[in-house]
Amino acid sequence: MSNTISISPKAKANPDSELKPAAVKVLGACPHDCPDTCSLVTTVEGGIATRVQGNPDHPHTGGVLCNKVSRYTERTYHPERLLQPLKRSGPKGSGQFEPVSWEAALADIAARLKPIAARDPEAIVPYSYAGTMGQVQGESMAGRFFNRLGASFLDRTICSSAGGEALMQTLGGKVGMRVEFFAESKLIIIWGSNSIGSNLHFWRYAQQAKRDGAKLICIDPRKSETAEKCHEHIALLPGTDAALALALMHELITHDWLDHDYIAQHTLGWQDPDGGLRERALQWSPERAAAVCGVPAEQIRSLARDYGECMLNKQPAAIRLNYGMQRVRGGGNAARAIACLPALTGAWRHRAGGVLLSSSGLFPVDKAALQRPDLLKGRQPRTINMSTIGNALLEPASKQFGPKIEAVIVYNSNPVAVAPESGKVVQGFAREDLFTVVLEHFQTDTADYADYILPATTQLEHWDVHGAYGHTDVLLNRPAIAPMGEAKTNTQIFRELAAHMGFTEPCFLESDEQLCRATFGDKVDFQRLLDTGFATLALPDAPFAAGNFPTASGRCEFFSARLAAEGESGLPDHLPNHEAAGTSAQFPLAMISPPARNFLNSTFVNVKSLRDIEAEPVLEIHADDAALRGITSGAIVKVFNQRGEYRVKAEISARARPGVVNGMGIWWRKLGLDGTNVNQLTSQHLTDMGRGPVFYDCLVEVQRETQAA
Ligand SMILES: Nc1nc2c(c(=O)[nH]1)N[C@H]1C(S)=C(S)[C@@H](COP(=O)(O)OP(=O)(O)OC[C@H]3O[C@@H](n4cnc5c(=O)[nH]c(N)nc54)[C@H](O)[C@@H]3O)O[C@H]1N2
Ligand SMILES: Nc1nc2c(c(=O)[nH]1)N[C@H]1C(S)=C(S)[C@@H](COP(=O)(O)OP(=O)(O)OC[C@H]3O[C@@H](n4cnc5c(=O)[nH]c(N)nc54)[C@H](O)[C@@H]3O)O[C@H]1N2
Ligand SMILES: [Mo]
Repeated sequence: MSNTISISPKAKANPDSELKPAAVKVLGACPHDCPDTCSLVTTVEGGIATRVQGNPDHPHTGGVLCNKVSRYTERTYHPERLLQPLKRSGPKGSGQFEPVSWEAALADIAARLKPIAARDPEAIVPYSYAGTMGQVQGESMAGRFFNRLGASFLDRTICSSAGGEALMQTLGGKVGMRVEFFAESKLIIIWGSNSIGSNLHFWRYAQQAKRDGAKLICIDPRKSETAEKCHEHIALLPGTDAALALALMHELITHDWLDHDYIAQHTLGWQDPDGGLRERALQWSPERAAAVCGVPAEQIRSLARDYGECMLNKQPAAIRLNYGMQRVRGGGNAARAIACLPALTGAWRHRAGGVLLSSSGLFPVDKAALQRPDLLKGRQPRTINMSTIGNALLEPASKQFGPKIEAVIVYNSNPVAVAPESGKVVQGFAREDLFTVVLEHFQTDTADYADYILPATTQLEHWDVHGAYGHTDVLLNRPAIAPMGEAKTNTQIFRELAAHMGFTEPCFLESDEQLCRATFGDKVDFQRLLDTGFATLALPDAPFAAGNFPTASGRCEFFSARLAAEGESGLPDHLPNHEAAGTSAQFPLAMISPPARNFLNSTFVNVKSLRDIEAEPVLEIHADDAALRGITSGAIVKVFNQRGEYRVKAEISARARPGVVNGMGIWWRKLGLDGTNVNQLTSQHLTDMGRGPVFYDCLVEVQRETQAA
């Protein structure tokens, strides 16, 4: 394969050379799936990007980047970057490919898709997520293509849909505190998040608050990098957050740490004739919750006291909720229970009080302008849930399911590594009768199963525009360098594929810059984006100080009529995990699989300098659980359950609590120890709301394979 690049950035941009070209700085946006969405400054010398730095002029970025993205040039100029289209030359999944021309690849792909579309376009499925969070390289031209085709819809649930639906049913949308005001909070509860690893620029605000005397409390089964830097750590069992939140309410009620006026005016469902949230919470004494959560009752009382005293002293208490806690069966209910807390104490009255899970609902993205649902011409294709892609690929045609899936087009995602129950996912992608096209930067685990791999541009090579889910700024990304090799933008690939399919609508001719402008229309000053790279949304400081929640009732809905109509109780409750700790003698350990700090989902695993830091796949295990199994630190262990097994290096670690092991993710399967990763063990069960995956609701057993070297 001739896809190594011939230009070494160092050789071309020799700092000592008299011919040194003038350096140009280009403003961009970090494309990665992370709440921080940083503003980037790329230094370009002679057409080569030599450095990527955080923009010092962008307040949230503050000139600081995470370790991963500061290596962006290493990823862009990686010797294994895909630089030309590839066609499968060996058996499915063998990873053997030969280069082909774009023309040949696109003509053949269209020739394969046309007869399927003629029989039933729903047999074609897009599979994409947030490899780039860009609105343009995400679902714009791709959305148009699949709408025009009439392909199956994809339910994009793999990350945040349980928590997102919970917010929707409680606050009325993915809305909350503005992140910068955490700097003024007096109590910050970091709930289900390893901020230092996954939300570094929030952590900077939390540090500012800490210096000003704020107390920081972390709620997480794992003693993460963040937990160890907080004043307190509550290491509850996975999937027990709703029980903890209800016990907090119990304490707020019994001590009367309540803002009765706020509750009366701005909430729904506190005291109802047939039972409200108050009555439900009173069933959750700290002792009852302590038994469920596996933490001391005193710790729950103390947390409630801290939260309640903030209210008494009129000090702002803030909750940084994050998606870690909703990857379990009851994740939606738990997020709902937590989202109710600031309304009970009236924390919303202060701009530094309240809760923030996601700010993405605040961005006025014109999805219809980007994806053009009118191209569906009234069709309503079926929906495939990306979190159960393993089952979907193996499902035969039926009246209920619809046609068997015959073709999958993957972009911005690596499902073979990241989707749950990989055994099934691999079996699905390995189907000889499945036609698979993968748009990628690298030959990932998923690309190994492709019939065609199409080389895509990276963020340094294309235009895009970004909202965020952890702050409230819009960012523009300008291309810093020309596309590498024969790589094309996602948009261009779908434009050309549309032409090969015979789609003649003028919307397939729009340029990326036009798409950038259409994303927010006149809601955002595009000239400002061009000038400075970012623009802050005009929003109130304390959005719910006087209620005005974007719910149907305008109130914070403890009781959700919509959930009640769907057969739920309508009030948040604790739902035990599908696979709750202590319920199986065969698989006695609960496993969570949070991200390793130097990877971003499965992105960056192939960047050597970052992989070298993580070294190899690790399972953190508590000393007691290790001793029971004769496991020593550094030993290779087999982790297994009814769905499969994988091998990792055991690390006896205070980061793991008794009864819970941490299988750090998400390794590329082929770069792991035995060609699998942690998702070999996770299940395709779904969350209570939002049809999301339950990565952290998984029982396993661990067995020693070798002694430590
Ligand atoms: N470095 C890095 N940054 C990332 C990512 C990455 O892979 N690497 N991923 C990005 C993505 S896609 C997302 S969605 C965000 C996610 O951002 P967060 O939701 O903040 O996710 P994590 O940092 O993964 O934190 C999850 C934490 O939840 C804990 N946890 C697991 N189960 C439970 C539980 O039942 N209850 C509670 N309370 N805690 C639990 C885990 O131990 C872990 O520390 O981060 C983004 N940022
Ligand atoms: N066990 C376990 N599994 C998990 C999680 C966990 O915590 N534990 N986390 C889950 C979460 S929160 C998420 S969000 C998902 C994430 O899953 P994915 O969204 O699949 O994320 P990545 O693994 O980062 O893969 C993104 C891919 O997109 C490619 N890409 C990036 N930019 C572009 C582009 O412009 N064009 C094209 N064509 N490709 C591009 C990258 O090279 C990369 O291979 O994983 C989930 N899986
Ligand atoms: Mo995610």
